[in-house]
Amino acid sequence: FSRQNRQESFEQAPMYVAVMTYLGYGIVTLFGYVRDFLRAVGLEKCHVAQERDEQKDFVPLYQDFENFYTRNLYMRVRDNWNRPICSLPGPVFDLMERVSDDYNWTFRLTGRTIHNVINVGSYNYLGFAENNADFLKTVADTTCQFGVGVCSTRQEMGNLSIHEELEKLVANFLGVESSMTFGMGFATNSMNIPALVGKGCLILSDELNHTSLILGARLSGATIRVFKHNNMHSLEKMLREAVCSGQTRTHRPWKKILIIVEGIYSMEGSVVRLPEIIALKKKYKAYLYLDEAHSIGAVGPSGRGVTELFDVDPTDVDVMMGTFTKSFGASGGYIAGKKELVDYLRSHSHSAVYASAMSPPVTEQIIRALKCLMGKDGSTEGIRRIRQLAENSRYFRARLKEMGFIIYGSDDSPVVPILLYMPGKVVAFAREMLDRRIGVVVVGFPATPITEARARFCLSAAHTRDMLNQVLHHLNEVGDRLCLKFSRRKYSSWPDLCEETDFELDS
Ligand SMILES: Cc1ncc(COP(=O)(O)O)c(C=O)c1O
Ligand SMILES: *[C@@H]1O[C@H](CO)[C@@H](O)[C@H](O)[C@H]1NC(C)=O
Ligand SMILES: CC(=O)N[C@H]1CO[C@H](CO)[C@@H](O)[C@@H]1O
Ligand SMILES: CC(=O)N[C@H]1CO[C@H](CO)[C@@H](O)[C@@H]1O
Repeated sequence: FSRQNRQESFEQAPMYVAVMTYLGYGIVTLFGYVRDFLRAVGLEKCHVAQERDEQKDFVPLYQDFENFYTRNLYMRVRDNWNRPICSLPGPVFDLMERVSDDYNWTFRLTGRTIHNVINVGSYNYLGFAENNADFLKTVADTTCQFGVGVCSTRQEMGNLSIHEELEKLVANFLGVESSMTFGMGFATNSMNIPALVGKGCLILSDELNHTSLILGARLSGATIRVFKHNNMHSLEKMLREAVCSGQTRTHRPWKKILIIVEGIYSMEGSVVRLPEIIALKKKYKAYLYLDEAHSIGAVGPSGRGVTELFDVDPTDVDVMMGTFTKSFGASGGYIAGKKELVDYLRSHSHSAVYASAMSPPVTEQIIRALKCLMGKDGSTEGIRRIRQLAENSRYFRARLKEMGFIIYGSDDSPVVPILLYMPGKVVAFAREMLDRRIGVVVVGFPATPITEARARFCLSAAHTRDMLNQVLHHLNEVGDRLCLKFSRRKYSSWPDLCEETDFELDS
């Protein structure tokens, strides 16, 4: 049972932090109103798209209130997002320097490059985003043999032997009967959910669902109810309600009930409480859709995702979904499960029937990564990477806790959010870290609740201990300088960190 109750922390911010955060947003919002007023009377130049003069009395097409945030808050600090890179997104990368002459409304590249920035922002969990010619030999060969595009759907003429090979490998890796792959991860969710549920069905979705799941759910036409993040009481209450009272007006029973969850949540770093969800879904006879975009390859003793992490039977999950964009350093997604499910989707899913088949080099890259993870390439490199990632995650998280940062999520998760809260600190943090040649991702509203802006670190098996120590050293200094160490918990000493033996025990 202890395995099911992994440590997952969501420490609350001290009161003064919450107050200061609201105050900060309050002040910039006030300034925003003043500047919108100045723009309206023509004292300040307005850079955003505007309605033409002859349409002035129309309902505004561009300048509505929803833009307020972008126009007045985001634009001022926009230099911290969408930074262009000009190298492989490996453990270190190169950034293109840019400057703004008009207060960040537009940017100009200076032509200079900022070299050797440590990359703690890419989803390169297993380090497969690599450009070593020896590693990519099979990918190059495949490209020479099949070309880059297939110019047709799988149903028509785009069905290659390597597609078949990949689907067999994926099913084998996950321990299920069958699988099918798609050229785009986002479309795997948004196009397959409508093929599975429709009107008269009920979707129960975690509140922190990804946009692709939200779009899929909306397109399906099913009724959507949202339960609290990873909260089993909330889920059970809704399931019971749904089974007892049926559809909203007619009270007929729901045709299907589909629970949609993610393996690892990309903004919180939390791991789904899978065993409990499976118990609930069995009790109430609902179906389970599990999106493993961030967990496949990244957790579990042999990288098989959350089912392996919790040691549950993969066949208990009705629809296993995942993407190849993260751990595999490629692109695309898969759906896996029972043969009937996959065969049904092959002929009913829009992304199977109408979308072009996966590009051959991408297919080969995934095959290469999967073979490496499964040891089919005759080396132990795959398992070494999986262990390295687990070790890096534990080490990094433990050190951050010890320094006094508030971090979210499970100890196993390679996604590590550090809470920054105040808008000013978010910006100062990102700029200061880049000055120290560390590329971080900071996220705020609307991707997070307005009071919980954060920096989100993604660890990789390609990070060496030396790189992590460098990042930690700078984090420590920046944390002190910007007063970011909000945690009131005491971690006296980090318990004997994941040296080999500890890791073995835990797996
Ligand atoms: C949970 C989840 N599902 C699906 C996707 C979409 O995958 P892709 O980026 O491969 O289109 C993402 C991507 O960020 C994701 O985080
Ligand atoms: C692709 O080809 C294989 C044989 O190589 C066949 O078994 C499979 O059904 C085909 N798939 C599709 C979607 O046509
Ligand atoms: C309002 C404004 O100019 N904000 C920032 C735009 O970006 C530069 C860095 O490129 C900052 O220094 C500015 O403060
Ligand atoms: C389809 C779905 O689950 N949508 C919900 C996802 O989460 C957001 C934010 O909590 C809700 O507003 C959506 O309704």
